[in-house]
Amino acid sequence: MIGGYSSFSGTSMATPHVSGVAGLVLAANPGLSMLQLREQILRNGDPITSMDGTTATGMRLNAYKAVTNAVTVAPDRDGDGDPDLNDNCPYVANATQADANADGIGDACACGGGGGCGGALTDE
Ligand SMILES: [Ca+2]
Ligand SMILES: [Ca+2]
Ligand SMILES: [Ca+2]
Repeated sequence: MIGGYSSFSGTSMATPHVSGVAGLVLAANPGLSMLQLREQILRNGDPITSMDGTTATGMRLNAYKAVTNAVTVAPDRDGDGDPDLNDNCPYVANATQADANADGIGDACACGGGGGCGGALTDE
């Protein structure tokens, strides 16, 4: 094939495109967890009726939508479901946000008084 286009389909053709979009989405919002990244890509596709049942989502990958919508997602670097802004321990997954001494630093990353030294933040 010289100077033309060919059409290929299938998982082996889709994978490099999805990986490429994943890279673009992460560049737009580096704080996204793997789960958020996956959701961004899966949620921002274009629904295509003929793809119903043939792909996981019935959608066609849409790089533009995935990237532009990614910047509005609150980063959650440890992927525990609490966005960094509300996370009292943003680098350690601690979905409960337990904070025994109520100083705003979660037990999961507190070095003093219970809990390990899991993150850059120190307690007390
Ligand atoms: Ca978090
Ligand atoms: Ca956390
Ligand atoms: Ca604490």
